[in-house]
Amino acid sequence: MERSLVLIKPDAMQRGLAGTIITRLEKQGLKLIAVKMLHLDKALARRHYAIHKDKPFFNGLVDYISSVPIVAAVFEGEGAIAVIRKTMGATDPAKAEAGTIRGDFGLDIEQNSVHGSDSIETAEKEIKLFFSEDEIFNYHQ
Ligand code: IDP
Ligand code: MG
Repeated sequence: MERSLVLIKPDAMQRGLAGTIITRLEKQGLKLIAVKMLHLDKALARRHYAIHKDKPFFNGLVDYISSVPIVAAVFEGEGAIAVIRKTMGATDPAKAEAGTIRGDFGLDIEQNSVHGSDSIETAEKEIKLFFSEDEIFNYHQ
């Protein structure tokens, strides 16, 4: 079954939106199979966003994502990656449709409330960065 890493980003944590965002993903029929709260250090932030290391916004993004404790989760389901990307909305909240997480809650193109993996390969790598195998669960609903 397909899996995706989800991060509830600092802007959402600071506004008490973690539960709301998890609920929106659960309502899509996705199953929560791992969850933890952690304060990213700069090294993990840099590894998670390594693909953007040459972008002008990289240092700001690393500072932002490591600014306050966040919630990391793994969701599982058929087509989970695409379902989550659609539920999140466009990267820039100004361009995200109403009813999407970023459209409803995102503050700007950096502080856009939520992260979701963008491919199966990325998801596998990202999940390994945040979770060990024994922190990921398998159960029947
Ligand atoms: P995604 O999160 O929708 O996959 P990416 O292009 O992979 O978007 O960018 C990763 C994250 O970097 C975004 O979610 C956002 O927090 C931040 N970001 C993207 N573009 C910009 C920008 O132009 N300025 C500042 N931050 C950005
Ligand atoms: Mg991305």
